[in-house]
Amino acid sequence: MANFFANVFRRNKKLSVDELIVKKTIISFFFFFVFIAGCIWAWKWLRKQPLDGGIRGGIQQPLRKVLDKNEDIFSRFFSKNHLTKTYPVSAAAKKVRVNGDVGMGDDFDTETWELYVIRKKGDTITLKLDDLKKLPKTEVVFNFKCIEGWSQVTYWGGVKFSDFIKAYGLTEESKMKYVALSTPDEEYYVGIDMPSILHPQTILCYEMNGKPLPMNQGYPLRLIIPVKYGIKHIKRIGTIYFDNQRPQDYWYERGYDYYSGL
Ligand SMILES: Nc1nc2c(c(=O)[nH]1)N[C@H]1C(S)=C(S)[C@@H](COP(=O)(O)O)O[C@H]1N2
Ligand SMILES: [Mo]
Repeated sequence: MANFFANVFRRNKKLSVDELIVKKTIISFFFFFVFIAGCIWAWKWLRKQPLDGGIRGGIQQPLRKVLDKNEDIFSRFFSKNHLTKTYPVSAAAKKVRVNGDVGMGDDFDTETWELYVIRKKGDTITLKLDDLKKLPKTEVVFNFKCIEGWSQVTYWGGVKFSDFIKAYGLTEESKMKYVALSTPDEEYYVGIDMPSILHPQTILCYEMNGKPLPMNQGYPLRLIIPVKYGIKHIKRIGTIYFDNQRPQDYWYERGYDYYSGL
């Protein structure tokens, strides 16, 4: 038997068809095992790599590098002239899915809610919902996409973030790289790159299906940012500030892509 196997690998030997099959099979198995061993080694290596930080340790640095590369590629293609596909109001869901309730505790007082906009210099603008309602209203009907794999055509109304910037003279702030938004209790927080938040379809949203936002959909104010996945559409905004450093981001800290662009 051993002789037979040795025979098929003898040099300059003319092989019969059967012997050729045996030879090719042996070679295939050899490379198959090398491949599997390589995969196991790569997996073990990856597990041993240092984490990238974040409150639960984050993800392995090589994985983070892949996400950062994705972000780099996606942001190059980003353009404010490229609009997300919109739909007629009639196509919007009447029963809108609710997902995620971090920072949406019951102890929230809608009566005393105010929006804090922290300016660069350290002074804060305090706004009521009526202040925002006075600004021009923008509506958008688009396919809302969650990273969990579902999507739904939904209908929102509010003030375009770029209009809000203009109305409150936040031009200097809008030259910074990021905007940070968080819930009043600071349990949920997102960081958004400036080009995406200034995109013409991004709104500070106070209406859904033509009515005030329902409580679990983020009353009184949420972000609707069609160029991003659902994780960035923060509900119940309490504070907004501007920064050149990447602000902390709830799902980024849990291993997701910071940019989360569509
Ligand atoms: N405050 C807060 N905002 C949030 C979340 C959350 O857990 N807390 N979840 C996000 C996620 S993952 C999604 S998909 C959308 C869902 O919005 P909806 O409940 O209006 O469908 O809200 C986003 N905004
Ligand atoms: Mo989501």
